[in-house]
Amino acid sequence: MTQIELMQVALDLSKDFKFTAKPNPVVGALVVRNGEIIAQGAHESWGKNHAEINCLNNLDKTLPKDDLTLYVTLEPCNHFGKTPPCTDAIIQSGIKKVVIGALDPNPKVAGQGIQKLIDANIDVVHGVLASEVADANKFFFFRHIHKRPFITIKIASSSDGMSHAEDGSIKWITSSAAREDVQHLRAEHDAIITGGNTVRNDNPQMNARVNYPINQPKKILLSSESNWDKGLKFFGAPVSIIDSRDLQDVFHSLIDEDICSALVEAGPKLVNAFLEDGLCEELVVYQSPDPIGPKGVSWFHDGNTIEKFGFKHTSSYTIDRDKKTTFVKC
Ligand code: AOF
Ligand code: ZN
Repeated sequence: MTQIELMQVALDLSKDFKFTAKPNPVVGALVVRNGEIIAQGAHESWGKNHAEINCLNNLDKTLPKDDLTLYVTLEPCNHFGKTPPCTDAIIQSGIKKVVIGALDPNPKVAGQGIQKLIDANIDVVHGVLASEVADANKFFFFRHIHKRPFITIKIASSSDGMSHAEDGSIKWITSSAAREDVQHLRAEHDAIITGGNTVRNDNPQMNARVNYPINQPKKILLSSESNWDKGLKFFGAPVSIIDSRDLQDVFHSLIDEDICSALVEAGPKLVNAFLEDGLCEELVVYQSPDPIGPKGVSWFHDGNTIEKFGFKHTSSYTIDRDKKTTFVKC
């Protein structure tokens, strides 16, 4: 197998753990001898062994080291996080050649992992399928490059662009199949951000109810109120309440929280604040075929549209009676 084919195997291996590795990146590793894979491993779970360690643990230690190459999709770490540095384990293994996919954008690692290997006389190649590795870790790269989480906004809209009825007379806008789809969107993100009105009026749980293992998103409530009724479903799991209207401030207070991505599920006020501040990268709209009419509250005002906020439509398909459309920042 070629270098690219081998890196593709490591990348495919990593992707199986998308929901349990987050907010860490997905990483896969292989040990190769004469073009043949003889050990493999992945970063399976946040806080647990990194990919290189799982891979080296699967390697027959009696083999001569000279003709072994380690493939790893992300630059090996060189810091003490929840686990010790992978660079030390690689050096101790005696392997003399390492092929890396992408450099780690985490400032605790960036470039230092490679340097440590080079200093130990290991032959290092990097940049093999680097952009594919970055794509597989879109949220992780975004957070470290932009120093803020990747924000996705989800809205459910009536056919006439309304968020809800002013008198609270309509409970659900979209079908249960569309609401089921939202569970997967929640599962992909590291946090869910909402506002006080949504928690008070809708009494949502805001967790990801899916039938596969995931690290549940953290719950973040943007509100100036502090004495919440803890009997509301939202408080069934720990919640961070942030009292600030300045979204940059909010991000600042989240920077140490290990949150690479957040899904905003909120009402028009908070959603418009994110859009006006240019702090949303992706917007997912679930649109019902039914109108709400004059008793409705509009998602957008003053003739504003998603396109006017600088988004372009990328895909749409129907789920039961509703249409799901994804927009990304131009
Ligand atoms: C690797 N191999 O498989 C992964 C890496 O808190 P820790 O110890 O789990 O470290 C997390 C950081 O390590 C993470 O932010 C990223 O920079 C790097 N992830 N590195 O060598 C792996 N998952
Ligand atoms: Zn590591």
